Amino acid sequence: MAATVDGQATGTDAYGIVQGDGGAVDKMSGTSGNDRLEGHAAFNQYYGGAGNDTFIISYKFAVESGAHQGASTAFGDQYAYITDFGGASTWSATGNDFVAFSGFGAGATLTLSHEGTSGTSGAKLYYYTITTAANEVFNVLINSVNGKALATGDYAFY
Ligand SMILES: [Ca+2]
Repeated sequence: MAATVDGQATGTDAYGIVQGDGGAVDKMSGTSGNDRLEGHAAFNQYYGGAGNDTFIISYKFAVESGAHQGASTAFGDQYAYITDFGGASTWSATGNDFVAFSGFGAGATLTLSHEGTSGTSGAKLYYYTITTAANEVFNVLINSVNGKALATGDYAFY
């Protein structure tokens, strides 16, 4: 099974990344292996599947696409939704996922704003806000399949 973007089979670029195609929505789905997925749209939905997946959330596309800015837990106000984050707050040999926040700049922070009930057994929804040094705020929703919040080692800003 190939990775897909908006339902269409998609290969990787020269860096091994499955790139979204932009617009209003990118819905990306990885393979059973290790995937790197990068959304380009105003709303980006990530499904990594099995493997150790990296979800790349890009400041550049948030700004270019006019993604919602300002803290909110409304689904329609999210910039990114990771539907199956694996291995939060712990290390797992299989399904150890990672979030790469790209281009948000020095001083950007990730803050947990709200916890919600997941539709997946054992999982939990976590609502985060990314705040840049210039006080731009973007919302990210993460469905953590082991029920735990993200911890150091689960994400980094670049
Ligand atoms: Ca995968």
